[in-house]
Amino acid sequence: MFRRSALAAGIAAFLAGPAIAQTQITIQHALPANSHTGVGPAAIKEVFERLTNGRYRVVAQRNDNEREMVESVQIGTIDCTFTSTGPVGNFVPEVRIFDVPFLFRDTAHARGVLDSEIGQQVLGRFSARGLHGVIWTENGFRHLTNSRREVNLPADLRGLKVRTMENQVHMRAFTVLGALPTPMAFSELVPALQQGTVDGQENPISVIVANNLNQVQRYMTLTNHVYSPSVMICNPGLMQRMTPADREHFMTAARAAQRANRDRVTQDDANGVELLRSRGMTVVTTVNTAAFQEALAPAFAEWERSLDAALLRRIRDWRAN
Ligand code: TF8
Repeated sequence: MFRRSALAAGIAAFLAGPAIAQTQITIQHALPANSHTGVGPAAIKEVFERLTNGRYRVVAQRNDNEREMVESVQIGTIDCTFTSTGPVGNFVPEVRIFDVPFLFRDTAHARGVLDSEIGQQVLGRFSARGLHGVIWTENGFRHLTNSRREVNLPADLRGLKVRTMENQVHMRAFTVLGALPTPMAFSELVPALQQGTVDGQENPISVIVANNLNQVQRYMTLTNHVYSPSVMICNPGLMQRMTPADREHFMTAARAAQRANRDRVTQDDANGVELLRSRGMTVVTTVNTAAFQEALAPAFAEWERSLDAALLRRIRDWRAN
């Protein structure tokens, strides 16, 4: 009996032809698969595996420490990551310009700039740091939440311990606003909120909803204080090892990932406020933006000096043609 089944298996393998040599690509992202960050790698998997007829196998893994993911891509222990630009400025300083508060008028302005020659110019700076910036994706406009009180004006922030990303621009902004910025990796955020180590945090609606931050945050203010890009970053060797045709397939998949991610943020932004209110949050939707911009005036002057002032002007002046 054994000999016959082994013979049958051998004949079946011969008839199936040579096994396809399959290359695995590992992509790490934060948040659950069913989130604005998870839909990107899922799109890469669906499109790239299909276009290469299974010659590549994409494996998506969750990791909530974005700085760690960028380091892993840099040394090559993983192939790619989708990460917000928050920690990326520590690797590619030019990216910090996108973290300046109130830089973008709205989502259309942000997406237009990132997809223009300005966005390509900044993506081009990744290679000097041993990274390949593949395509801009989106985290979204950031809003403030806290467990202590309603925040309507900058003065309401005074003394609040606010978790920020490990990002010099954001830390400076919250200091000037009178808060006490506490930088930490995203993976440490929920425990810090649960233990009261910090009173508040700031993130896009997609992140607040995906992590049920309503369970540890009572108040939200739609400050829209920063548009937070995300970015797909790969190890430079990955696409260098691909044939030109597969590189084109990979970029087709990356564009599909960008669409899926942006569509999900648009959907989360449309539904998020009512959803969070239904989960018990008090949401301040009418915000005196000018008051926050005025309070940040000293920091704006500093960023004009420390960042690329001409690029800041190009970004602010950008209009869809
Ligand atoms: C942060 C970031 C993260 C996002 C999320 C993981 O505050 O905004 O929440 O990158 O997609 O650390």
